[in-house]
Amino acid sequence: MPEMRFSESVSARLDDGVLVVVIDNPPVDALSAHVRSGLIAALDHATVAKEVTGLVISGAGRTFIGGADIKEFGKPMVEPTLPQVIDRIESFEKPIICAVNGAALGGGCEVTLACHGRIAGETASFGLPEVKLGILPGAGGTQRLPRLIGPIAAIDLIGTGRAVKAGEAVALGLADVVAADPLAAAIAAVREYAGRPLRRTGSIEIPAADAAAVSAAEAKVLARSRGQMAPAEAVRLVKAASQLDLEQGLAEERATFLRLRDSEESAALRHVFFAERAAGKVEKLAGVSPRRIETVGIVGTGLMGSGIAVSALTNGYRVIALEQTQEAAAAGRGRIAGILDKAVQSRRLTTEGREACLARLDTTAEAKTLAAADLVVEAVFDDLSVKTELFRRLDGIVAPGAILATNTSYLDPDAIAAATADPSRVVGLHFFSPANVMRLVEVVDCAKTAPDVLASALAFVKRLGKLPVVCGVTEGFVGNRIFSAYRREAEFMLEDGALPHEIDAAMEAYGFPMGIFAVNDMAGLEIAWARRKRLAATRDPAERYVEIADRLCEAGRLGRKTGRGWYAYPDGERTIDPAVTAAIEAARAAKNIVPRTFTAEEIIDRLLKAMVDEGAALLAEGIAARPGDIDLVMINGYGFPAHKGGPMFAAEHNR
Ligand code: T1G
Repeated sequence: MPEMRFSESVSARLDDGVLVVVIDNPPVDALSAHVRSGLIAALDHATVAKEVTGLVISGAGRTFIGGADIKEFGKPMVEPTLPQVIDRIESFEKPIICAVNGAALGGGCEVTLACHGRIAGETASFGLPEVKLGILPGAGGTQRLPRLIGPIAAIDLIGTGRAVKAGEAVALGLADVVAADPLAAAIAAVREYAGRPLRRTGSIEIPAADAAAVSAAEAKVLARSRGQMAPAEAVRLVKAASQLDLEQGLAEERATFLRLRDSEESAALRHVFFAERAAGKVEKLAGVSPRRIETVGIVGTGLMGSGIAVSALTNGYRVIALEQTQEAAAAGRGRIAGILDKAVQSRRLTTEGREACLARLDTTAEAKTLAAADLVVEAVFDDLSVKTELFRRLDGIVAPGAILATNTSYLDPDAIAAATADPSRVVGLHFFSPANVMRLVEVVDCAKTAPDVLASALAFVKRLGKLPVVCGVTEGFVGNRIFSAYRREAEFMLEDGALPHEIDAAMEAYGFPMGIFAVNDMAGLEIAWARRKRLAATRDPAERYVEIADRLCEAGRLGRKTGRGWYAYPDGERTIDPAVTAAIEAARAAKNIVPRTFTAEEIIDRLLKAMVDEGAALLAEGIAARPGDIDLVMINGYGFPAHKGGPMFAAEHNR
């Protein structure tokens, strides 16, 4: 049967009466205008063609449908709109079954909800990730999903934007069945439908749900969303679905969707989406192939090393972890196993997965075992002589093509590379702690790093499921340099009249999970103190320097682990400590500063300006390639609220 073509991206073939429609719109089969018009044309054809008994909709490539075309946002709407297409599918007179061959996200998931049956392939996933873009499902998702899976599960999925795999989708009632060959199963399902009434999701009565359970699901979503509008609106609409008829619910959803689509929050989150896709692309690496990495050596199995090991193991690498003694190696193995156990408990890993990880792990005190590694990541104590000595030794052990990576956060990786005979194989991989959880990795392109070494480091980080951001060599790289800059600004404000809890409250209201002083207390004040002492000799005496943190450290207030820092922690609760207030007042008096009050807005403006000025300097120095890279570092490493787009974006948009 010849192929029928309905638009540049939608074609079909007739399989014994079943019109099998395929959407082929690379890279992710997004619902661009020609996909929507193609689907309508296919339905028009199926309406008049007597030989067509029903339809199957599927996607070409790895995705089913990746959602609305994000590149069309902010442009005038082109008909047919997605709600029009979806309404036509649901009310169609002949059966339509979707063969979900891959990710069905956003509008793609909404297409599946409107079909009369849903067959999931083994690699299918379903999700309504719109809140991650600052919007909500705009083509019926908030109204149809609760009809199919109940309001509680719908609040969870739509409110968090989390996607579910085929098995969970079937358990929830979001898919009918998992099939090895979803296309064949969908064609068979259309034939089975012959003569039977169609299941239209919009006509299903929403299953009743326990009010307390609904409130609990709602509270969970709201607690995560920290001042973001979209999740709250999404929950409101899912709840409204139980009260309104379909038509009213859809109208309310569409109005809210259009309002959110034009919001600052959505603009910011779209910026983050595209910044993430751009981050992995480095111009000078076009055409450069990464080296093959299968076995990863890790030196040091402390908090950082064991986190990196877990991340590598759970993503399929073989790991050789080196410690100084047999006892330390055994303890390291215990730490790694402990993290894997927790992953099993929280169902992020199966028991078999854990066993497979441990089977790929070798812990040793014999440095020469690292000869088998394609990449060695060092995660030892951040001291230059320790690291240079280690790199000198590693250089003599590993194979000539193997890559050496340092996880230093403040030292000069070029100095570490200089200890090797071949510095072109050295790169920086600055992980954030805990490394098995935090997505961000600063990939440091050192003075002599070879292009294929940099490309390999990027590929490695991506395979870990993490977000690589490339930067050049500077003290503290991108993140810690900006962090130092705004910490300095926060301390200036202390001297000028603000108190730690006022600054933290302003940051938390802005959307940071924790203010800077609370963060310092959690991380411990001693590392920054040691660094200030190291820099004291070379500090310009004319430069403004705030001594309050030094006074706290001298008094043994090193943060939470000592029970006190910028705050006191009786019973573990963060509380204002009059002793800290007194220390701040004494520092002001010593400099004859008359304190004044700060509004929350002024606090944020000053912190933002400090971040943006430092960011601009990093761009000017060529340390960071793009403002978006800086935004990603601050969002993923330092708690900057994603829905504000990162400091560079926020400043440009006057927030
Ligand atoms: N629109 C346009 N381009 C998209 C896109 C989309 N929806 N999704 C991805 N791309 C581009 C991306 O920019 C990149 O381009 C390339 O595809 C590969 O992406 C009405 C309003 C589908 C799981 O939020 O989660 O539907 O950089 O590197 O790792 O209710 O992309 O190569 O030029 O991420 O294989 C909801 C977002 C839209 C899905 C594939 N949909 N995408 O992951 O590839 S809103 C989403 C993803 C909506 C309706 C509403 C992932 C993916 P370039 P990639 P991947």
